[in-house]
Amino acid sequence: MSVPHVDASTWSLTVEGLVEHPSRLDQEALHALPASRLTAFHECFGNPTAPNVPTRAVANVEWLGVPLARLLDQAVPRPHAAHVWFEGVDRGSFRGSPEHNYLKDLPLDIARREVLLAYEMNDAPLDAEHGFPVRAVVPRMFGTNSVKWLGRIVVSDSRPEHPRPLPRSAEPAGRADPGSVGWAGHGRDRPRFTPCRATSVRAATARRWPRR
Ligand SMILES: Nc1nc2c(c(=O)[nH]1)N[C@H]1C(S)=C(S)[C@@H](COP(=O)(O)O)O[C@H]1N2
Ligand SMILES: [Mo]
Repeated sequence: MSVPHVDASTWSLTVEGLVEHPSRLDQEALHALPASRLTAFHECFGNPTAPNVPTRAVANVEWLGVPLARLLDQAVPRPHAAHVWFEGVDRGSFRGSPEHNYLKDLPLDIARREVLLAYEMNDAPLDAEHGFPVRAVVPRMFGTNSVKWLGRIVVSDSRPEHPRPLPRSAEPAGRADPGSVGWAGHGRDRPRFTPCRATSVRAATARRWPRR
């Protein structure tokens, strides 16, 4: 998948699914909402299909944007709502799956508590590479959850069915997806895959130095 260049004049973000009040916001409407700042590390977990290739990278980033909680409060999730899906406008296919949009999900309570819909990064407008016009930022979790180029937020009673073929050891019932969250315990010594969202920083550049 490559960097989509989103036209801000036609772009919108929808909040839909199991909510009393679905909505569609354009960039102006989003920027008109009260914004919050958040500083958090941002770390790529690496590639789940090549877990032994050290592609990890980490940075500390200051974000500005609208807390997802604000949009959820306006939308009013229905009582059986339990998950939030974040869909990017970028599309592609993975290991021969049909083409689909980049899609990640979080439990509703975590999404409400943690997610910032960020449109500024380090005091500058978010650029195309990092998710213009808006991305989800999920602190304390692998970078993969921080969906860039957001187009849809879907409140649901379930996790998405994912079109990707899965490794047998991954998760039962054709549900979930090795790319959707980090996978802890992968590698030769621990062959069982466990989906895992929260991370502690592992990249050497983020460690306290000298180490105590
Ligand atoms: N829509 C979309 N969001 C995405 C991705 C993507 O391919 N498409 N990649 C994810 C991954 S794996 C990481 S590590 C981070 C990288 O964010 P950065 O480009 O700002 O460093 O974005 C995440 N969000
Ligand atoms: Mo990543």
